[in-house]
Amino acid sequence: MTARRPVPPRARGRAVAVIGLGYVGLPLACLAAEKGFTVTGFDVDRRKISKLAAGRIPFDDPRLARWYRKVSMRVTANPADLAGCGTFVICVPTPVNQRSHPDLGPVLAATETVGRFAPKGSLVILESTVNPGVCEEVVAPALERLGRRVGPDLSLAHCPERINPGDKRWTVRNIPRVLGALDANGLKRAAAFYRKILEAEVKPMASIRAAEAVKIVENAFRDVNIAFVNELARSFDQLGIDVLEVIEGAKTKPFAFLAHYPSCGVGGHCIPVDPYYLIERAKLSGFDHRFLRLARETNDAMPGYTVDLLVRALRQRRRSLRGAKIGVLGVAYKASIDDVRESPAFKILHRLKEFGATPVVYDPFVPEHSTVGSLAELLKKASALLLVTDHAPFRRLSPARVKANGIDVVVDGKNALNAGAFRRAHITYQGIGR
Ligand code: SAJ
Repeated sequence: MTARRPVPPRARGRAVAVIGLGYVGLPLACLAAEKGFTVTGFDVDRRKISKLAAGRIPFDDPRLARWYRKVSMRVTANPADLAGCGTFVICVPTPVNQRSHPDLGPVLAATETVGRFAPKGSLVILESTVNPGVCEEVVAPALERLGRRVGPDLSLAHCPERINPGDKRWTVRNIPRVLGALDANGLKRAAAFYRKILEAEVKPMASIRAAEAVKIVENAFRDVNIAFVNELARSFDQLGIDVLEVIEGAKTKPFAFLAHYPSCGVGGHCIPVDPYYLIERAKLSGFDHRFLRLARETNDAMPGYTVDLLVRALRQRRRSLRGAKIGVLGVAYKASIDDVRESPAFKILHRLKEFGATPVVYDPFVPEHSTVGSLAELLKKASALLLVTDHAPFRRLSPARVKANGIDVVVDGKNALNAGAFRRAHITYQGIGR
C-alpha cells in the first residue's frame, strides 16, 4: 500500500474510486488493485483513513489485513482526490432508523460526493443494498441535481454486494454477482469491470430494479426462514420436542428443504434490515408485505423470549433475575467477528437490567462492550449463563468447568452447547426450542 500521484486523464479507464472502506468496500478495493486497477479508496471517517494510511485495517479481519498490506492503493478522506477516476463504486451502509425506516443518508452523501467530482463519461456503480427504485428515484436525481445526467454524462449501474463477513469459502473474489443498469452502455461497462476483477459469474439483469430486488429477496428469504424456525422453536418448547433434532431429520430429505436455525435473535447489517427497505417502498405503491412484517416481528421477539426462558429456568431453582449476576457470553451478532450492528445482545442486556439483574459481559472480539476481561473472570462472577454469540471459546465450554464455578443454570441462545451433557451434569440447561 503506497500513496500515489493524481491519475492522468488518459488512465481514467483503469482508475477506480471505492467510496466507503468497510466490510464491503475494502475487500473490493483490494481485489481491484490486485487485478491491476489504479484504486483510490475514499471514506468520510478520517480515523479509518489514517489507520489505512498507516497500513492497518479498521476492523478485525486478519486475512483482509494481510491482503491490504500486499496491494497498492491510495486512501483519502479528501473527495477532490477522486477527480482523476473513471469508475466510482459506492459501498456505504444502508441502515434503518429507530422506526425501522430506510436511512439513505449515506447513499445520498456518497452520491453527491461522486456527482461533484466524477468527470463526464464516468461509470457509477452502487453496491449498497437498496430497495427496487432507489437508483432511478434517488441516486439518478441526486446526480442530475449536480448537472450529471445519467446517460449523456455518466452511466449508472447497481451490483448488490454479497459479502458474508467472516466467511473464508465465499469471498469478494468468487461470489457470483447480479448487475443492472439504467442505460445499456452502463450495463456493458459495469459487466466488463466486474468480469475483469471477479472469478465468478456476473449475471446481467433485465433492469436495474430487478438487480436491486435480487439482494433484498435473498435476505428477506433468509429472514423469513429464520422466523419460521424461531416460531417452531417456541412451539416445540411447549411440546417438549427438540427442534434441532427435527431440523436434522428434515435435512435428510435430499430436496426442497433448506435448514435454518432458531436463536436468541437476528442481528447484523443485512438480514434484520433489508426487508424493511422493501416493506417501506412497497407501502408507497399501496402494497403491504404482511408476511415480511410478521417475520420481522417474530425474529425481533426472540431476545425477549430468550430472557423469559432464563426467568423460567431460574424459577425451577426457586431463584429470580432480581439481583442475579448473569454471565452474558458474546455481544457480536454472529460467531468469530467483531460486528455488533443490530445484535440481539443489546435487547437482551436491556431486558436483564429491566428485571434487576446485573449482566457480566464477555466477548473476546468486542472488548469495548465487555465488562470483564476473560471468560474465567465471567465464570467466577456469574451465577447463571446466557450464551448470545456462539464464538468458538464458548462452544468449547464444558459442563464441568461451568459447575466448578458454581453455575447451575445455562440458557443457550445459539443452541451451541451439548444439551445432554449439561443436563447430565445436573445443570438446568435451556436452549431455543430444545
Ligand atoms: N441467524 C439465525 N438463524 C440462522 C441463520 C442466521 O438466527 O439460521 C442469525 C445469526 O445469528 C445472525 C443473523 O441471523 O445474528 C444474520 O446471520 P447471517 O448468517 O445471515 O449473517 P449476515 O448478516 O452476515 O448475512 C450475510 C448476508 N450476506 C449478504 O447480505 C451479502 C446473507 O445474505 C447471507 O445469507 C449470510 O451472510 C450467510 O449466508 O452467511
